[in-house]
Amino acid sequence: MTQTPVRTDLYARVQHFYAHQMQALDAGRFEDYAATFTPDGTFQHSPAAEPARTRAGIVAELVEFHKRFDGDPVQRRHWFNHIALVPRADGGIAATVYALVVTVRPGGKPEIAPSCVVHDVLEVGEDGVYTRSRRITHDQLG
Ligand code: SDN
Repeated sequence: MTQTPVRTDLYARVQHFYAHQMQALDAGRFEDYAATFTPDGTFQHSPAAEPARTRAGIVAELVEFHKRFDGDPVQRRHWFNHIALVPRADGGIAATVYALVVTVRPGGKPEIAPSCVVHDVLEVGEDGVYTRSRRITHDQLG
């Protein structure tokens, strides 16, 4: 098993980054979410779809995807856990993360759907952490 040590301050920075990034998404702040990607960042949230490219492309993709929730008082929350970091030869950091999307409507019970794995490449520098690429696989698709 690959277990390259990573510094605790790096690990904490990545956790902090993910908390802000995913709270932006769940609050519907798509511009803020897209701004957590590098300017040329890529984002593929469903296996069949082509990746969205650039921050503007990511915003457009999220606006389009969320049209299915128009008029639906749903709250979705993306919970990240088991953040596994592996430094890459190109200076990036590969992050493999479990993600559960919890869905709830007023008065209803929370449901978990879908259960995903996030495959990120992060860029970590003086000015912050950014997602260079994100690909999400869905457990129900095998
Ligand atoms: O940004 C993510 C996402 C995400 O954006 C997702 C979207 O719909 C828009 C980070 C980590 C995980 C995810 C997971 C999803 C799920 C996806 C499709 C769906 O909800 O059916």
